Amino acid sequence: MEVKFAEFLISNTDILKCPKADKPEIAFLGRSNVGKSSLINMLANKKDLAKVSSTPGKTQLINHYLINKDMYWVDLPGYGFAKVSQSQRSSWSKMIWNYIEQRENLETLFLLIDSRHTPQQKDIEFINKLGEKGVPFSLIFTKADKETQKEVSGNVRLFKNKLLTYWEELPSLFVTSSVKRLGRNEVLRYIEELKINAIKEQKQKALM
Ligand SMILES: Nc1nc2c(ncn2[C@@H]2O[C@H](COP(=O)(O)OP(=O)(O)OP(=O)(O)O)[C@@H](O)[C@H]2O)c(=O)[nH]1
Ligand SMILES: [Mg+2]
Repeated sequence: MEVKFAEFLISNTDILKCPKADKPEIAFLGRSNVGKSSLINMLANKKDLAKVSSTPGKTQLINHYLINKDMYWVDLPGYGFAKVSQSQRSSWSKMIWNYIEQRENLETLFLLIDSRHTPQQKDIEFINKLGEKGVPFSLIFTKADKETQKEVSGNVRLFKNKLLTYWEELPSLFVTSSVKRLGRNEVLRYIEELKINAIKEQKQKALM
């Protein structure tokens, strides 16, 4: 898949105000500063589509983007950012979980993990909650340019092993760098497959 059209649509805190759920949707989620907005820009090939900042906590709302006019991509606020107040954190968390559990056209979540670190408890907890609720997700390891390939693959292996202590199967998994544009083709190919399957399912439902 190549992204030929990418446009910001709307930001809000309320799932009822999101665009009509009439197209397949994917969402990008993960700890603050992990590189969600940067990844969206890299995939969409548009530098300033999503707002990026070196200060964690930049994205604070549910942001919808229309991609190739036939799907939505969503940039979400990060979790696990210590510097915001407890009440702010809990309202983000409520907003994110409402979105995840209620958005009917959400095909999959891309959960971003910083490839520089060994497995972080916050990420594992979040994944376990997704698994318990049966939410489909894939993992994207980010910032692979910041460490050697050996260190990155070591952290990925540790992460997989940690997940296998809880789950029998591993989700799809990608390694990316928004700076080096690494992993772009693989992630876009996967998104294209998701979209094709979602559209097929929609057509089948319409026939029933
Ligand atoms: N070296 C490197 N830096 C990156 C990469 N991706 C993001 N960054 C940097 O990491 C910082 C955070 O990036 P964002 O894309 O804003 O992260 P985010 O996950 O959207 O953060 P919040 O919106 O605050 O939750 C910025 O300074 C980016 O330039 C990457 O692949 N490589
Ligand atoms: Mg962001």
